[in-house]
Amino acid sequence: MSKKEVVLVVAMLAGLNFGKVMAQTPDNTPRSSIALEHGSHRLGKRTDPMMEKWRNYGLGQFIHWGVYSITAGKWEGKDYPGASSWIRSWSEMPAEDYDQLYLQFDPERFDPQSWAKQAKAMGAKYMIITTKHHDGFCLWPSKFTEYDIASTPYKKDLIGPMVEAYEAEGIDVYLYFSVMDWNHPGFRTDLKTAEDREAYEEFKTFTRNQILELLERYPNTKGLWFDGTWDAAWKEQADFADKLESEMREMIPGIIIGSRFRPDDYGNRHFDSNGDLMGDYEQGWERKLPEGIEDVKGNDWDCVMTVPENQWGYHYDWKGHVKTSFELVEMLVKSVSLNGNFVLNFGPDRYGEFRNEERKLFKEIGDWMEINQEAIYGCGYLDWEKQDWGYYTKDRETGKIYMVVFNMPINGALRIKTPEKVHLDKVYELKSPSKIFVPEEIHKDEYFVHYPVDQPGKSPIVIVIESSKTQEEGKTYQRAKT
Ligand code: LM5
Repeated sequence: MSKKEVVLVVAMLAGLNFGKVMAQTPDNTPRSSIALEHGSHRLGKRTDPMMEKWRNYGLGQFIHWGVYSITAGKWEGKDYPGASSWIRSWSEMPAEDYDQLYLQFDPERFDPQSWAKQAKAMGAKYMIITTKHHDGFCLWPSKFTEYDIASTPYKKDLIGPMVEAYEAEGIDVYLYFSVMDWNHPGFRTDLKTAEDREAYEEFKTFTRNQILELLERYPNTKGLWFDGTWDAAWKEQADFADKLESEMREMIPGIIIGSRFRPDDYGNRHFDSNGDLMGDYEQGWERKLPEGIEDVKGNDWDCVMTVPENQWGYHYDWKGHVKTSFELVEMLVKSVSLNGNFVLNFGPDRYGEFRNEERKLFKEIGDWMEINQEAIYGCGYLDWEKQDWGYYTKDRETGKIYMVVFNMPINGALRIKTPEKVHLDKVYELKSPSKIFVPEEIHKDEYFVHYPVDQPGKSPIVIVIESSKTQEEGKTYQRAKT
């Protein structure tokens, strides 16, 4: 390249950067970015105690409950093909009929203490409850609408007793809130006319009032899980949503709000126009999991998962594949191994009871957690080469490594490939620590742990590795011999 060409290229690059400002990335390498008033307000993870606690939950419980548990996926004998909580949007069901269902809502068998005990027995460290779903029905008595629990035959608040009961079991409570509200007259998906804009202003005021009302009523709320923020109308509300999020953060210091709440100046959601995460964690993993660590881009995240394919609220008949506890535990472990939380959804029926399939899962997941919880709580990613037998997790505090084995090889030989200069000090089964394994070194940094296949453990089994880093390779060899 001639000098002239070099000058030209440099000038072109400078030109490309025109109008951009320099920002700092978490690792302090400079990067260019476009100026945003309502973009990400923080680069990198939050490191305060409330967020540390969130990061270490591992397992959460989601509950979808509302008047859709009455229709339960069926209207006048016809099955609605979608998620039961979306039935109001179905052409076969008149919205006027749906909007009368609350007059029958009387969950007389609602027992928040037993709900909380079940969640605790499963091993959930936090729970997220639908205070208001897309239909607009409020499970708390709201000052700002009549379409709430106070107007039902049941009358009493449902959220307060849940917060109290779960807190009493040591489970943190998070509030789900759908911004999209099919019941509010001012709600719009698009703002096409001046009339739309006027109506939407009313809706924004109402939304703000309700969110602040919730935080005022339930000051122990640890965070908010927003939903229904995908419409064009909301995507124009960067300024309003940013201010409202600040208000929430002022009301409850340390409150945790995911990436689904506010759009940026250009209407981008989750990640702003520079690709930086907005909010405290990525809230985009709904009914799907990241494949590998690259997919989570160094951010905190949660995965919310249904037991059947796509049912959140109660449905009278789960169709299609219903996940087993084995599959769900695998999803939980995979989430933790990729630095995320796994939140499993439950949909109680109109009376406030959990279906048998769900009760079975509380028990089966709980039984597994009772023995193996150490591999979940406080654990995250380990950068060792992934093996086909399952997933590694690593305790962020103790540094202990867990091999969670979902595919036990027929000969019981579990391969481990360590980074250089890592020594396997002690390897044993979590449920019986006296069962010590002596890894067979088959190549440099490559081992087999031989699991006794004639004494099968109840799968998925967990093997603990206590390891240390050695200074020189010679030392590794020396220590391996002893
Ligand atoms: C699906 C996949 C990624 C983002 C959003 C969606 C659509 N989500 C929903 O309709 C609502 N979210 C669930 C937690 C549930 O409340 C469902 O109604």
